Amino acid sequence: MTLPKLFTPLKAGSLELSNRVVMAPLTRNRARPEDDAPYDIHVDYYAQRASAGLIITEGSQISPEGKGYAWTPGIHSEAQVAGWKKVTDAVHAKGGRIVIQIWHVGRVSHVSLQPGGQAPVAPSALAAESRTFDGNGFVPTSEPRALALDEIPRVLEDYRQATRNARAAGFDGVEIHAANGYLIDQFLKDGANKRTDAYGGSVENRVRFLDEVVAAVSEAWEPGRVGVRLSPFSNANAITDSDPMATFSAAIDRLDTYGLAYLHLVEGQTGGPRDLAEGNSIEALRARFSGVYMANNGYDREMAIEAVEHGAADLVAFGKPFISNPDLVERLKADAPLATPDQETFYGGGTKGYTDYPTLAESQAA
Ligand code: 8OZ
Repeated sequence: MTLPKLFTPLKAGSLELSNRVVMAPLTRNRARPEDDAPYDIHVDYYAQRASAGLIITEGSQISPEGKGYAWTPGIHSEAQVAGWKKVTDAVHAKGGRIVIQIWHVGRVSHVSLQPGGQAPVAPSALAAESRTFDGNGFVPTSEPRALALDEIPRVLEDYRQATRNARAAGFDGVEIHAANGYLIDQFLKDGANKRTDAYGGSVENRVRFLDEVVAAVSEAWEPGRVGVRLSPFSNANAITDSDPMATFSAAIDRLDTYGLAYLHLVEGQTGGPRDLAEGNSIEALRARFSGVYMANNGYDREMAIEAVEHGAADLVAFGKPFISNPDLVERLKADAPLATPDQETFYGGGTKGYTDYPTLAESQAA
């Protein structure tokens, strides 16, 4: 039997990947509480998963203001860069490739997580009506304040600096988190963006912030090392858009001008159903992008092999299966059974449910 294309190499922009199985970005809330830096458990966790064609790290805040949950890592301080450097060295030593997902949560935050207990920032002063984790439990997201027009260059500079930091930390590239109801998605979708300046109103204006973030990041690093994740039809964090096909057609047309490493779409509801409302189409959006396409959301072995074999996707990102199967690529290749992840240990804690999932060979030896 010939090897399915899913297990064959691919060049994504400047990234040379050994196979097309990607570890999706997964928030695990295990950063060092005192400085939001990754530490030794992160080194083990990511190194264990180095056989992925590409690892995308958990979302990592570009600035203290960009933080929305307790114990998520950052990429804005020296300690964080030093912690991530150990992670990238360990992944590279095992022949893996790793990009960092750079993240600003916008309004999906709580005053207790913000510098000086300030209100979180957003395109408009509209609460997310979502929840976040403050270190003790789940709390309603706080009412944000609208970013002033003259503050936007400072936020763009935070993205630029986070990208420089990612280079210094030895990453192969960055993924811009523009999905799931966080800051960039808040600018894109008209349920969250009520601005009346150049960043709100028309589709063209709502796409402007995403476009400027991509331009800023591409100044700090070659665009062939930059990926972008969008979730056009997802209502994650209670976000809505009145016409996602129009919004995301325009967004993807802009993204297609940069020569990016890849476009990554969450197909359907984040971590939920893949069904789309009448008139919405992932295929139609994907067709607007001429570069590498990474598909995500609820893929199993058969769906992934099929999607790559027939060109519906170039790369497939797996989330939860990578939590409980560090050797996911080997298991998929062998059509071996997959271990089920324990939801109780998804967020927070230490090595339990993090670095203690055995490989198939280890579990058979035990
Ligand atoms: C789960 C829990 C907290 C954050 C996302 C970064 O949805 C997240 C996230 C997921 O993109």
